[in-house]
Amino acid sequence: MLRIRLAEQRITEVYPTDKIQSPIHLSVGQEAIAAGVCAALLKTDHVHGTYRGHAFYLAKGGDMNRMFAELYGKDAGCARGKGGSMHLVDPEAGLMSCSAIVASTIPVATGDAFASSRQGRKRVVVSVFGDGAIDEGVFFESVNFAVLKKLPILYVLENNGYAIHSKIPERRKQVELWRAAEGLGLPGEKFDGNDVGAVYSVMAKAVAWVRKGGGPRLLEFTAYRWHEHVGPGIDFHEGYRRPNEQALAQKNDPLRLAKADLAKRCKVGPEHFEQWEAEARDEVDEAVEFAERSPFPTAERLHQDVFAERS
Ligand SMILES: Cc1ncc(C[n+]2csc(CCOP(=O)(O)OP(=O)(O)O)c2C)c(N)n1
Ligand SMILES: [Mg+2]
Repeated sequence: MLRIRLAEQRITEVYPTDKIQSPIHLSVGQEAIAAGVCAALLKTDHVHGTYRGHAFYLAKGGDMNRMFAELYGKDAGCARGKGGSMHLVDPEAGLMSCSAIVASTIPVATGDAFASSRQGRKRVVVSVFGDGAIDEGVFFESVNFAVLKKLPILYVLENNGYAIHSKIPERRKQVELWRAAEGLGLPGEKFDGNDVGAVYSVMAKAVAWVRKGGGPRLLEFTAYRWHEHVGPGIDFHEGYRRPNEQALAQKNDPLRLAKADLAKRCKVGPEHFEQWEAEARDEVDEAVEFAERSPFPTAERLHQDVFAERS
């Protein structure tokens, strides 16, 4: 969580220099979901994410240097500089896809789970998406297929209350999102996504269930987006948020809560937090340096890795 927070803080600092040309969607305030979900997975399990992808990329084990290089559009980036912030990927770490198109990785993840089950693997696939993605028809088509085939997939819904500026009750009558696909046979539950320990426990149980062939489930985690929908700024002055939301966000800060919990229950002292923070800062510093000194792709790269021919 600390690595995600500090990496994204650095992104907000670099962004005004225009060295990062791609749009950025930050997960500050939502770190506990990525960290708790991925801590319950094996490296060989797969995650398919969204354009708000830094947190899941890092939590699943993606390389910090290659993430910053990707943001800078450099050849050493995780997508060779072709994807930018919205298309992070690291198959070795099991972060299989991210996309700028809302809900578009849901069918890809479902297909991945279908492939895994056909190949007899014990892999669990996690499809991550926002509350706005269940407004898309493809969510229902994918879920129907997954339920029918009892696929090894978990649908993880990051509910931050907004699709850009629109609140959930402005978009749908039925606001219990965990129940959205109940009629198709998809069991769902809702949890506090600010509590990393709770996210991890819930996930660990769900992963065990899916791995033993129990079939798909929907886990809704609530969280709060601190930054504007896209970009490095803070937009509480825009007026689409409720007046008490900033104070609530600070109160529910997942990092603050985790720190308090670790100090109380595990007697983790301030020197440990300082050390972890220093280590994470060093990692981010090195990644920025790496991105800055890495070369841009050459023109020949343009058409490489665009299509995969099946042999
Ligand atoms: C198919 C499609 N429709 C619309 C958009 C424009 N768009 C980008 S992000 C977004 C909101 C999505 O909200 P949500 O799924 O809740 O994710 P969040 O940004 O809150 O993480 C929309 C409508 C898009 N990228 N793709
Ligand atoms: Mg949202």
